[in-house]
Parts: sequence; structure tokens; C-alpha cells
Amino acid sequence: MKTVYSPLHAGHAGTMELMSGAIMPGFEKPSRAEIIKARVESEKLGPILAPEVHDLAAAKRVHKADYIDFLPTVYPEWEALGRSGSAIPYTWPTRGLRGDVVPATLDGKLGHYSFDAGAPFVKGTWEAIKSSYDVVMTGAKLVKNGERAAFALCRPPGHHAGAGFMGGYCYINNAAVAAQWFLDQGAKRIAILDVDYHHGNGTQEIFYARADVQVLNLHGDPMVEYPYFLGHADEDGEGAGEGFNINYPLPFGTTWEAWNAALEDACAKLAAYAPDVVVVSLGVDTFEKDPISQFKLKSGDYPKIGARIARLNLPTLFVMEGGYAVDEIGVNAVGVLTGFEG
Ligand code: Q9C
Ligand code: ZN
Repeated sequence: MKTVYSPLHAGHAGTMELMSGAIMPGFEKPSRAEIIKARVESEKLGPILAPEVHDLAAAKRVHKADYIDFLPTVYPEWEALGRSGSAIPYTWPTRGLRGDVVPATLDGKLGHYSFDAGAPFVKGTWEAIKSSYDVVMTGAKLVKNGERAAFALCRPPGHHAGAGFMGGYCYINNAAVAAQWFLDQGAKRIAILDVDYHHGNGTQEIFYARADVQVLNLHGDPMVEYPYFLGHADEDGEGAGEGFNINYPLPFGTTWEAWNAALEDACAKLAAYAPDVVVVSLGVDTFEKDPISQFKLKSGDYPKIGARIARLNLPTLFVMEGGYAVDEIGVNAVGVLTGFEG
């Protein structure tokens, strides 16, 4: 299968994050994508293509236009204030406060357009976000033009980004953009299968009231795990979308057997939906050695995930999301893809 990759991701480097009461170097770092790319090469998965440059129209089909227009302004405004380091919000319009008024200055805007402090900006962040979007658009086009599958090696990831908010290392929801783009190209139904350890709260929010995108999510139970506040089993969609959002919250310590049972159930529901394309939000932070996660999948499990997805026998776009055990991230992510190819 073909991989789409851009070196521009690497400008999103040296970010900081808040963790257990301390500011520390970000876990979502450039080496992640470089190690996956090296594994794509050493496993001879297929050619690695540069993305085509796209305008932002497809991003604005799933995100609010004012949110997308805000993203490239962040770091220049931050610098104009005489600041350096990582631009990070520190206050949010939570319950009872005004979420409808966009503040006029940067710290207020950062809070308005985010749900946490987990999506920092440095100098190269916007270019990296844009390259990740170009990567997923190029991958989507490959599948539309007849490839059985393609791998969008996106960085930064996307599944925590909602219509009008960033967070959790995510800015543009690459998987959601691709799903909507397939529909706009004439597809009738798209399924998004999110196997990242964390609930894809942004993806769920974007498609919650819609029947033309089925969203299936396997993740750490939000009663005990980030991003909390969304991802419970009773969230099954609303209005026309009722029944088209399917959550599998799983406990800390989940191993292959229980995780795979949830995958089997998800694949059965996905097959019954009969989508034109499957978009896989491919996180490998389910790995036993992931530094911020609590599932116990082993490297040998990832090819089995790919093989199961292949048995759906549908055009498939793999979109890279999380995974922070950098030493094994290439083995695990590319393991899914080689398992798919059989
Ligand atoms: N820093 C993805 O895997 N970390 N995002 C919370 C406090 C946030 C994960 C712990 C993890 C975000 C795409
Ligand atoms: Zn994750």
C-alpha cells in the first residue's frame, strides 16, 4: 500500500505539556512520524508519496470556518505579544460561562477554541497541521481513485479536534475531513473505526447527529481516562444520527482478548452498515508499554487488527493518530498495515 508523508510535520517540535502538575516536554514529538516512516521503508510496505497541497475548503466542511481561520494566526500573534516557547490556553468557557462570545485577544481566543491545554503551538505548528491535512487529503484521493488502501502518515493527529475546538495534540480532524470528502465526492456512507486508546471525542462531536457517517470507538473508559466527559456506552447518536455512534469503553488493563471481542462487535456493526469506505483512526497507544495509556496490547496483536480490518473487504484509508512508545511505534503501526496486506 502507498504511504503519504510530509517532512513539514517536524516543525511542530519542542512543545510542552501539562502532566501531573508539571510542565514537561510533549509526548507527541517528531520522532514518532520519523520512526513510522523508517519502518514503512524497512518493511517495504510500498512507495512513500509527498502530499499534494490543498486549499482549506475540505477542512471547513467539518470545522467551523472561524476556527480554521484562527489556527494560522496563533503563533504570529503569540510572537507579537513578545512571547516565545509554546502557546497554550489556560482558561475555558465551561458550564455556566459564555461560550458564544469570541474574545478579542489571544489568550481568550485560545481558550474559546480548545477543550484543554494539550494542543500547544510553536513556530512550525501551523505548517505541520496544514501538512497533516494535505497528507490525509492525498491519501483519500488515492483510495477514491481505486487503491484498495492507503496510509496517511498524519502528524499532528486529529481525532480529538471537534468542529470548533482543538485539544489532546489535535487541531484539524484528519479522519473526519477525509470522511466528509468521500461523501462530497459521491459516497453514500462512510464508517470511521477509531482504535486509538483515547476516545475520539472530536470525531464523535462532528458526526453525532448524522446517519451518513458511522463512528465506532474502542477506548479507555472515560469514567477513568482522558478525555473524560465523552465516550460512554450510552452515547449512541442523536436525531437522524441515532444508532450511528457506537462506543466501546474498556477498563484499565484491557488485553487482546477483551479488546478483540470489542473489535469483532464493531466489525459486525460496520459490515451491516455497508459503508463505501472505512476510515481507520489508527492509534497504537493501546500498546502495553505506552507511557500515557493503560491497555496491554502486544506488538504481535497489531497485525491481527490489520487482518481483521482487511476481512471487511472495503476500501480503507488508514489515518495515523496516537502512540507514544516511540521505540516500538513503527513496529506496531506498520504491523497493522502489513497484517492488512496479508
Ligand atoms: N498531559 C492522542 O492520542 N494527555 N491524544 C493527558 C496530561 C492527553 C492523546 C495527560 C493525551 C492526548 C491523539
Ligand atoms: Zn490516543
